[in-house]
Amino acid sequence: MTRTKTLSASLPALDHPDPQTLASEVLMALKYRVGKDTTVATPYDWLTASIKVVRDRIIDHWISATKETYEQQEKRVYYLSLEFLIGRLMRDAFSNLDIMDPMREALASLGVDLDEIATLEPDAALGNGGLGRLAACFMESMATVDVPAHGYGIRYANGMFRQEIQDGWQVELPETWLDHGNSWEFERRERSFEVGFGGSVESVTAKDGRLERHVWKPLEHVLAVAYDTPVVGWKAKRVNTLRLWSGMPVDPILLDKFNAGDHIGALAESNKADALSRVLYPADSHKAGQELRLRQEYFFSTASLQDIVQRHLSQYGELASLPDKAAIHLNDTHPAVAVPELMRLLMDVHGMDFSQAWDITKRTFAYTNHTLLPEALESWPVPLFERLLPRHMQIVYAINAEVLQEARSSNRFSGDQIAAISLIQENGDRRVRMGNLAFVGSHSINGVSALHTELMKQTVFADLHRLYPDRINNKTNGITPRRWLIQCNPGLTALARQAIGDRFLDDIEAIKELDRFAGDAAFRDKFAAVKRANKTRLANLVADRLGIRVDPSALFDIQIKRIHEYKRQLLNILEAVALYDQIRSHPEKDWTPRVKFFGGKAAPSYHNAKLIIKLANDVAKVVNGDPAVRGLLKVVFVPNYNVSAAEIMMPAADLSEQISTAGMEASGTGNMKFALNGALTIGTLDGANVEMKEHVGDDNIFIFGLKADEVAERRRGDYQPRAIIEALPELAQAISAISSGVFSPHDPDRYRDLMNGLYDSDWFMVAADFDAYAATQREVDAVWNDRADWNARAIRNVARMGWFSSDRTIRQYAKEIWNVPV
Ligand code: GL9
Repeated sequence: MTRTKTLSASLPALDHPDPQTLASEVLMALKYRVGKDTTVATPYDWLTASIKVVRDRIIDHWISATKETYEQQEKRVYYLSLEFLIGRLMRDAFSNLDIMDPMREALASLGVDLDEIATLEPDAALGNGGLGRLAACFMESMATVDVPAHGYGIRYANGMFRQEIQDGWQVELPETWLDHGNSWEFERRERSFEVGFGGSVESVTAKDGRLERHVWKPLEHVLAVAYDTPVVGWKAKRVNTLRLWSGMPVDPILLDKFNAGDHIGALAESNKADALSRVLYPADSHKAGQELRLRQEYFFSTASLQDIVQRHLSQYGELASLPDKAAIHLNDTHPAVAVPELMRLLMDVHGMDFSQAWDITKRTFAYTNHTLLPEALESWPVPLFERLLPRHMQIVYAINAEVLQEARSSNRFSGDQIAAISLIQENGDRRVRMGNLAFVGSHSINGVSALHTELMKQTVFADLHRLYPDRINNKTNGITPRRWLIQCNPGLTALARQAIGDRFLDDIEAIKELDRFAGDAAFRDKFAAVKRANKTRLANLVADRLGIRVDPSALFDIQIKRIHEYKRQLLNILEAVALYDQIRSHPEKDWTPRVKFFGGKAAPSYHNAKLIIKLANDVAKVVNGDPAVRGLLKVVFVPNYNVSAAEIMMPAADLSEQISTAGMEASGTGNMKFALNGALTIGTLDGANVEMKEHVGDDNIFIFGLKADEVAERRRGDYQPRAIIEALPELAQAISAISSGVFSPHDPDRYRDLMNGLYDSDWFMVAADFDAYAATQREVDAVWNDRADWNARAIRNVARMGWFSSDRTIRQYAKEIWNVPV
């Protein structure tokens, strides 16, 4: 049963320091923590001092929250994720502690500009995209809704690569976010655990001759060292911990080798350990599959589990109660090896038998699936898995035997269905299926939008769902309104506070009170002025950094997200090319001025995605340079899209592009950020767009295109993109222009294969949806030209997006999966 939370009396109240107090704290930090005085302090030094000041204030809350959780014997949530896409933390911390204004004043009194030093803080980009950003939003929401939680991940020395655009092509450069140190984290050398790889498994028979224990004797050993970052929620109600592991050698230098002259061999261990936490795999929903990746997965899973087990044992003295006091969440399959690892710890180290260990494991773990794309479903070759983790391989086989026995004895499954349930894929090379492993080892498996959860039941997990029908459930994603409204859009926040008061700051669903202002002309004007200011800021940035001039009064149409064929940036570019052609052919028409912004990174190994980036840049060059267009259409590719860029672009959008092939985007979260900041969405009925439509209402969103079942049907039938293209002159013309080198005159064949792909197979149904998309864009133009109507719809979007807060999502996880009070 879920208890209701009583307000924690022992937590310190939020104090409201005046600027003078903060200024003297900054000066103290500058002197005693940074070791500088004001005459020699660099902007970085001021940044460090400011972070130390806010971190000190957070620590008081952190220590009391940790203590309280311990004393009250509260259940803890452990969120295991290979990615945390955090971004910058300082502004968020100021905002959540409610010291933004006094801090700004304090710094100003010292001659320091808060905004200027804030931009020096590096983005902690320990994630690829939506999945990692969701983990970061969840951490903030768990602190806000007062769930005792630890995030566990890897402290990558190199996070997401920095993207440069050179001659239109993506170039990947290492991002060294730790160059100036990390003022937020605490290194915990004392909190380190041994991690083994390889070796062999020995069986030991106990004295009574019966009980057999397995002992894994790894060949390699490294240490995982903890680095802790406090995560502060709204008004510092609770501060949780993000614990990231870094690899360290057991023996940093092998002196005997060194002394024998083998200087490289002496450091081999050190290099191996270092490699584990060196780089984030930038592969996103795309094949990774290298051995180092499996090593990373095991490295952080075992370190986290050893930590969790040790904490539980030291508090409760036994492990049978683990499921009552710990909920371990697997963010995608990346930590799925934690399932056999917990089994190993319970059986081999703590002496439980299989069935007790299995019961505890299933009651402790829950798993979220984030994608249905077959290429993104992890599986590892059995020989590799066996070589790196021989004991885990045995345990996987034992679990598999148990599960298959359950399936067979129910007499409800055919041979093919049993094969689909198996943890081992038998056709082709034998592989361990991490999705199936995570599924059978968890009591809850959730999807991230209503549609995605339904499709999970019908497709990837159909047979497992039949075997365990109570496990799959839906938890539609959300975003934290602190970062994605209050912090990134102070103009809109101030306007909303004037109109409806402050209640929405504590409870974002109260923002629905803005709804009635959609009909208020004076309010609409103020709303438009805020949007205009946000657009001007983006326009200035684009002018400064890229030398492209865009008019803030044009419609800002933005598609920012990873570059992937299923997200269909290509559909958007084709429509831009078709529009370009129309503007040139019909200069007399009153075209609606539009700027199409693109931003996003491509996996370095993903050829077509990189080509799409080049195409966007090639099209931009031609269109922006063509005087016949008279600035009516501009195309801008914004390099190095990341969290900080999103914070500027989301508030500046009029139109949000969410145009994935239906059935392929599990949820999306950018879609939510745009709408909360007053953009209208043009989108397909995919992922969470479906639920956004229900919340904002049909009139306040532009929906077009095939639905998920129609896409599936066409793929089963004979879909003929060539016939469709030939019947649509605008599309045919755009494709042929691109294909024949109009945008790549020096390399006319550059896009031939990409365009031929549309004619020949078009898996992502670009041709099938083009006409509906283009027609809907003209509808967008029409509504835009009635600005009062547009603004009313935009205001309704803001007012009706409260439900998409990650606070709501986390409350649902807490009640329905973790069984912790909220
Ligand atoms: C993703 C889905 O593709 C998104 O639709 C979803 O919103 C997020 C969060 O649930 O998860 N799954 C996935 O592998 N990625 C997602 O964004 N990819 C990246 O994070 C790069």
